[in-house]
Amino acid sequence: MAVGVVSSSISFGVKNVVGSVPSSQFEGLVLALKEALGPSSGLTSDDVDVGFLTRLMLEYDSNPAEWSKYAFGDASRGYTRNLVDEGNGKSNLLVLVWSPGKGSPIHDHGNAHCLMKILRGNLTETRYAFPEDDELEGPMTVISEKTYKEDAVTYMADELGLHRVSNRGSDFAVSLHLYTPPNVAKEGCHIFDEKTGKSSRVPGCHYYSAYGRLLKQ
Ligand code: CSS
Ligand code: FE2
Repeated sequence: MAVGVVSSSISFGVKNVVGSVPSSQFEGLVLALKEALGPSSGLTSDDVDVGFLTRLMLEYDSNPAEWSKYAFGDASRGYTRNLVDEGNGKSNLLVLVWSPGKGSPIHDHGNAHCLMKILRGNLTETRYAFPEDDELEGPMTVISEKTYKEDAVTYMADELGLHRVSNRGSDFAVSLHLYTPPNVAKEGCHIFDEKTGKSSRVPGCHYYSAYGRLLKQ
């Protein structure tokens, strides 16, 4: 089920530097993020200008008519991961659709930059300290909790700890996530038990749809 309004085909994008004409402001943002990350050689996250990527994401005003073709919701899951773009192999750009009252496990980000922009609804991010000693089991320490509204952008990385993202609202929420480099897509991530701090490796990450098409589940 796609949430939000069905995508329109109205073209009002401006011509971007590489000459392709984006069909909407959202597609313009996708191209701008890809361009900012550069060509396909030299995959590294060291030279990524997080400030610039954040500004690009902030400048976009969420319009469901533009992104709803990627937003497949599934109330039987905590959230769905919908692939939008792979940014010349340097990133993973996903639309995540969060079921009401549900959320993600506590997880790390595979040594990658993670930028999240809210496209619809509110999302609550709870940050946890990285468990210090794998031998000592105990409840994980909450560092911060913040709720983000539509069009807000936030940054996460392993240096800042671990987090869980939850939709405490009563309707689907939608967010846009940029991961660069695409380490989690390639190697998976770790999830953590809030009560014990124990981690387990999640080998792959699953897409619910790719490029606006539902994938076989
Ligand atoms: N990292 C999670 C979403 S919260 S950033 C994921 O990609 O599934
Ligand atoms: Fe995350």
